[in-house]
Amino acid sequence: MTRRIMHIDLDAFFVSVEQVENPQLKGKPVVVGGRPDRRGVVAAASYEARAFGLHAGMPLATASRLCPQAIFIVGNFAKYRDASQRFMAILADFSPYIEPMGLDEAYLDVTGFESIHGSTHQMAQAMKQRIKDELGLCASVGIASCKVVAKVASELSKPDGLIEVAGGEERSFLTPLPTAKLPGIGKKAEQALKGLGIVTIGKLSTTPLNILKSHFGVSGEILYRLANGIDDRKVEPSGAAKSISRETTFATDIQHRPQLEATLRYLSERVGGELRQQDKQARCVTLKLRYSDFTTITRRHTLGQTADSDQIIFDTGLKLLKSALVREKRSVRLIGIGVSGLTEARQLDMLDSSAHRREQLNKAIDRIRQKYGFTAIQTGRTLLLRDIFPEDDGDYTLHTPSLSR
Ligand code: TTP
Ligand code: MG
Repeated sequence: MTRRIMHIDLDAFFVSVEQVENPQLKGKPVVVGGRPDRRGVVAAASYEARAFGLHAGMPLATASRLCPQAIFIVGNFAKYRDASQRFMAILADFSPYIEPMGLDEAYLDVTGFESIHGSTHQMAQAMKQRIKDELGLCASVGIASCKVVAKVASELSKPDGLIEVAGGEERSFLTPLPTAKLPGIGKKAEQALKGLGIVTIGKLSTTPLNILKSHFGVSGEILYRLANGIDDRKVEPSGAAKSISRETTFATDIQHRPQLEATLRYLSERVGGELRQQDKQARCVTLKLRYSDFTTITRRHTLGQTADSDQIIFDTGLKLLKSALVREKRSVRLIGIGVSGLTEARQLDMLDSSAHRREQLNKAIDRIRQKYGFTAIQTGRTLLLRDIFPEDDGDYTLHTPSLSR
């Protein structure tokens, strides 16, 4: 089966996060990086600012000279890190094979997952829409059979773009582009190639390998392969998941509290099971609700001590749910629970026998469920789900089972 790889990169990331918080900044030349009278460089520039020649890495003083009307913002990294985590969590809902490349960029191997959405194109559109709805940000997406072509495609599609390169079209897609569009070719390499009369990727792809090797050493071969759209690098999920979440959309919007709580209990147990499966402990619990009018909220609680038990995840989620629903008139369309801030399982504190008992109980339940299915053991609350969701092969069939990790 040919691979389908997506490269997703947020547009003008730091600036866009600032614009979500302060919509008056939208449509204006905005720079994040610091005040123009300070030393330092541009970290991010809005596309309106780029029209004046501003770009990342440019000294702030130069930026201010080229575009005196630009609005300069110091920036707040914690805010961008938070947005980044939420961005990655959305991507992880589409495929578990995710390789973050930075705060605002990731590769996704979506081979085989596209059928859920109709096609890779529709999958990318759904992804972009969720990023827009939930984060207010624009993402650009490239889809191809390998990483390098997917990356070039997403760059080329910016801003708010989507380019899919069909299998077999990799070379013809790359051919007309300037060499600088290939990842890894900076100003120096671009000039060196120009000196050899190589300006386009097409020309690079037909330059004899020995000529490239004699000028660029081992990198010559890499250049040659990339220019020909040959790239078998895998999407490598960077070790373990950063968060684990489960969510479900109800067949009809729900206001009935016991049903919401039962579903939350079920999802908490699924998250807890996965957490223990990975031998992890979690620091944060996040509740997600989407109301009937599609407004989506998330509420997070940081635990005093890391935990991996269903009960703690559920109790925390339930508190968040109760406080979110105070005076809430809208019914609930989707509910989800997740854990983050994952660490390796801590050595049990043997003095705490209740924690020890809870751990033994959780492990026993996990073992039975692995063998006989989730519904083999029911806690009081999830029994209610029997009347709501059809049971199938030892599990409840949720309306939209989540792919999130
Ligand atoms: P990029 O994705 O390279 O840039 P961008 O998201 O601002 O714009 P584009 O639409 O072209 O993708 O980098 C992501 C963020 O990383 C960027 O918003 C700010 C930060 N960054 C720096 O702090 N310094 C830098 O030199 C670069 C390139 C980025
Ligand atoms: Mg970006």
